[in-house]
Amino acid sequence: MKNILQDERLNMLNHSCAHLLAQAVKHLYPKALFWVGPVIEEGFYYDIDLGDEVITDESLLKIEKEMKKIAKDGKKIIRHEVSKKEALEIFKDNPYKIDLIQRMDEKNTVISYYTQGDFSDLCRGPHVESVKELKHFKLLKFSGAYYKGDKNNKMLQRIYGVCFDNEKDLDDYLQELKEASERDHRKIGKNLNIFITHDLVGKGMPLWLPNGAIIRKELENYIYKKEQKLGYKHVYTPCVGTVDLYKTSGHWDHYQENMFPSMKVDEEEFVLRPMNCPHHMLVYANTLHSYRDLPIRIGEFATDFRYEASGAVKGLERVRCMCQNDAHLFVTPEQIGDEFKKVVELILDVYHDFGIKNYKFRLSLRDKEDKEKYFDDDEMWDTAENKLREVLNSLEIPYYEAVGEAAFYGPKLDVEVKPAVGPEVTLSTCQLDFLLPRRFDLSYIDNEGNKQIPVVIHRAIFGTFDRFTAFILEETKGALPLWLSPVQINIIPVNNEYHLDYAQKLQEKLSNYRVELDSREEKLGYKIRESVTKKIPITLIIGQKEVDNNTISYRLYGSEETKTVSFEEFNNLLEQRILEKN
Ligand code: TSB
Ligand code: ZN
Repeated sequence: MKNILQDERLNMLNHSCAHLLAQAVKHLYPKALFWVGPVIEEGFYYDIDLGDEVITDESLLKIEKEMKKIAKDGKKIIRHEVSKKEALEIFKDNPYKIDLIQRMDEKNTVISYYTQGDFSDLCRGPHVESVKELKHFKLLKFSGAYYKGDKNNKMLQRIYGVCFDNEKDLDDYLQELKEASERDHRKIGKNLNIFITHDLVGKGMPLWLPNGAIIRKELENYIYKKEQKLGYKHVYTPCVGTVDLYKTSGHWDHYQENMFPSMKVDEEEFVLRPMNCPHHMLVYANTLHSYRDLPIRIGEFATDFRYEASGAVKGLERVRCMCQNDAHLFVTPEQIGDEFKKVVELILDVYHDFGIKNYKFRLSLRDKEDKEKYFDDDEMWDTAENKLREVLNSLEIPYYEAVGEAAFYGPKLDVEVKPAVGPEVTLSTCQLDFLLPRRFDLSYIDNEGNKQIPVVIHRAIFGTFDRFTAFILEETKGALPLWLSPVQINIIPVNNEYHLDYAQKLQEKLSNYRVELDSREEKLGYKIRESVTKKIPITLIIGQKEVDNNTISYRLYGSEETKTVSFEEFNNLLEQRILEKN
C-alpha cells in the first residue's frame, strides 16, 4: 500500500489538506482549538479540542462538504515568517499553539505560519500554492486522542483523512484500505470466534476462544515435533521470578520500562516475567556440563508479560500477555556458526510450510551512544556483532542493518513482516548473547579440563503464538489450511428426513478430523453460504445420489465446483492435504 510519507508531492498535499480540514472545522465549530495535524503513512490527521462537541459519522460528512466548498473558493496559501514574540501574539487565543511556540528556540528558529482566506495555522510547511489543488480527498475516520498522548491530559478528537492528485488514485487507495481492513486479523478474529478481549481482564490480554485454542494447539504440536527432532529439550518454568533474578540478568536495569511493576509476597518481591532467559540459565546451571554435551537446547512455550503502551496494543499482534515459542541454545564459541545456521534453516523451513514469502531479515545492532538501554561493554558488543555479521554473510541471506534495535544483551537477526494494517513487526528472532552466561556464572569443562563460559543463542521461531496467529490469519484472510482450521469439514444433508442418517455415519467415520454436521432446518443454499462465510475448508453436500451410491460430494473453500468421490478417495484427499499443509 502507498506510503504517503515517502512521496514528496503527496506529503505536501496531505499536509495542506490537514489545514483545509482545520479551516472547515473552524467554520462549523468556531470554538474549536487545534493542536497538531501531521502527515502519516496513511494520509494525515488533526487533533482538535472541540469542547463539549462530539464528532460523529454525520459530522465528518458535513466537514468534508465544507472542505470542498473552501477548496472551490480557491484561496492562495500564503507563508508568513515572524518572531517568537509575534507568533505568541498571533496565536494567543489557542493555548495548544502557545505551548508549541513556547517550546521553540528563540534565536535559531524562524517561526512560520500559513494563511488561507480566513484561517491561519502555525506550520513549517511546505504547502501547495492554493487550496484549489485539494480536490481529491476523503475523511476516513475519527477517534479520541489524549493531548500529547498522555492519559492524564484532556482527550482531544482526532480526525483522519487522505488526499491525492486525482480521483483514480484516491479510489484505488480507498479500495486498498478496504481490502486491508477485511484482512485485519482483529476483524477475522471476531468473525471466526478466534479471540476476544474484555475490559475486566484488561488491555492487551486476549482470551483465546475454542476456535483460537485449536489453532494454537496445532501450532504448538507442529513446532514441538520439529524442535524435538532437532534435539531440543522442553521445560516448564513459572511465569514469575523474583526481582533479584532480573537484577542478576540485567533486565531490571535495562528492561524495566517494558515490565509490569513488582509485587511483594511475604519476604519475596516478584515480577511477572517479560522473558524466559533467566529461568533457562538456571536450568542449565543445575547440572555440570562437558563440552561434549554442547549444544544444549532448552525450549519452552512460555508465557511472558510486557508493558506495552495502551495505544500500541493491537489484537493478537501486540499484546501484554504473550506466549513465546522460546529456546535458549548453550554453545561453545566454535559452535555459534553452525547452530545459528540451523536456526535460520528452521525459520526458512517453517516459512515454507506456511507459504510465507514476504519477509525481510534485519540485523539489529546496538546504539553505541545509548548506555542506558544497552549493557556497557564495547568489546563484548563488537565481538558479538562481528560474529553475527560473519555468520550471516556465510549464510548468504540478504539482510539490512538497523542500529538501536538490538536486545540489551546482544545483537539479533530479526525477521520482519508487514501486517494488513500498521507498521512492520518482528516475527522470528535469533539472538547472540555473550552477557547472560557471564552474569549467571555458567560454565562447561573444555577438552583440556578447563572451565569455560558458554555462549547463548536466544531464538523464537514463531516469535509468539499470539503474533504468529495474527499474521497467519491475515496471510490467509482467515481461510486457514486444512490442518489448522478449527472446523475442517462441514457436512450438510440436503434433506434431514432422508439423508441425515448417512451424514451421521460419515461424521463418525471421519472422527479423526474436526467435523461439524449442519442438520438445522434451513435452506441448502443458506447453509452452503454459511459454510463459506465460516471459511470451512471442505463442505460435504449429502443428497439422495450420495446415499444411493455410497459416495461423498464435496466442495473446497474458494471453489464453486462440486466433486463426487468414494469414501476412500475422499480420505486420501484429506491425508494428502494435511501432509502438504494445504
Ligand atoms: C527469543 N529472550 C528472547 C527470546 O529468547 C526474547 O524475548 N526476544 S524478543 O524480545 O525479541 O521477543 C521474542 C518475540 O516475541 C519477538 O520476536 C516477537 O515476535 C514477539 N513479541 C515481542 N513483543 C510482543 C508483543 N507485545 N506481543 C506479541 N508478540 C511479541
Ligand atoms: Zn531469551
